[in-house]
Amino acid sequence: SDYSQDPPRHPCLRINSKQPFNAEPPRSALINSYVTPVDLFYKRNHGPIPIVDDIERYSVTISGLVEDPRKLSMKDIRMLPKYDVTATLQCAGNRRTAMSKTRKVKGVGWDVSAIGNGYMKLRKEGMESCTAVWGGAKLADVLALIGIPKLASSTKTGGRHVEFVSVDKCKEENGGPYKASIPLIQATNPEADVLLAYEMNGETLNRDHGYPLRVVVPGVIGARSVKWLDSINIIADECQGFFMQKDYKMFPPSVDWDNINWSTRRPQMDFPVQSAICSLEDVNVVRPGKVPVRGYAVSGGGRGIERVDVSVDGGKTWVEATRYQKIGTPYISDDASSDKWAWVLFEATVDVPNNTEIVAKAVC
Ligand code: MTE
Ligand code: MO
Repeated sequence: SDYSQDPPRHPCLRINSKQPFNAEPPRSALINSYVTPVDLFYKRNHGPIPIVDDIERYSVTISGLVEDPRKLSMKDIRMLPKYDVTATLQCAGNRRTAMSKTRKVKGVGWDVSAIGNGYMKLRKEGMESCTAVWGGAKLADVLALIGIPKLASSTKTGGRHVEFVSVDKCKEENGGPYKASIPLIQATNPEADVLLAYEMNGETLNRDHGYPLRVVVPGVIGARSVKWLDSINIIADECQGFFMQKDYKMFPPSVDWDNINWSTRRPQMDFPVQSAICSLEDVNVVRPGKVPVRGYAVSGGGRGIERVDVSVDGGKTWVEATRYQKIGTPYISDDASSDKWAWVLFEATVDVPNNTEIVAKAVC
């Protein structure tokens, strides 16, 4: 099958689906490092991993509502200033498995690791979230090459959104490519740090994560960070693809699969604030007494984390957690803006009584 060419993966990953390959690290692995190692980073795919092996011939086509459509080679993209952005990527499906305890949800199940510093995820329950240092060109610089100025909210030809189309094919698009879009104003804002990334944690991006080039939209659900980029279209209205219009939207409890009206909601973009305890599994039982509680907290849109609190009495009283970069090392940031897209790892030692639940809460 098409999946026979998929790359080898780390044996510690917990597989939620084999074909397409969807897997997350054990939650304890997440809090061992501020930047998630590439092989432990969650993998979220909708089809087989495409093979792009002729890098000399690889190019990204930029067209649509532009005056000067162009094809850019990897060389053209590498000529632009390179930026390293530490960002947590998180799937909108992160923690979907736990959500199903409240109400049955559709989609691949995830614990709390569909997140990585570098990457993020969020809607169903799982842990599709991890942090990485993404290296690449700023999309704002790439668009300037074809004559779209910085901080433009529309082009002269009526473009207001930037669509990313990939090389991979998926069944949700009836065998067509995976795609998504973001507003032009975000794409052309250098401060939004949207990257066309060719490096992850200082190494060439690997096949699972989008080789040779992927989009990274910091602070936004992972679904918009299109991997294996093939083309960029400047369009008038947001992308009409499946993952923009028929998935990754938020509905109130009154809406069910039989009365859903997708067009009443906007596609999910920034992810909300949240925290997860990773030093214990949900089912773990601890002996009463002093217990160190560790985890991650993250917020979308570059809002950062103001505080993380932990409670052992159902939320009546709270202990403020400290943040760390490595276990045992306090977190010191000399430039608050440099890590505004990344998660915070927290730790609090609490005095656990008999018969209680430990909960964490992040404030942004
Ligand atoms: N891009 C393409 N081309 N195909 C995909 O299936 N999945 C998206 C996004 N980009 C996807 C994609 C989703 S839902 C997420 S959460 C992230 O990629 C996952 O990125 P990762 O596998 O590098 O962690
Ligand atoms: Mo996702």
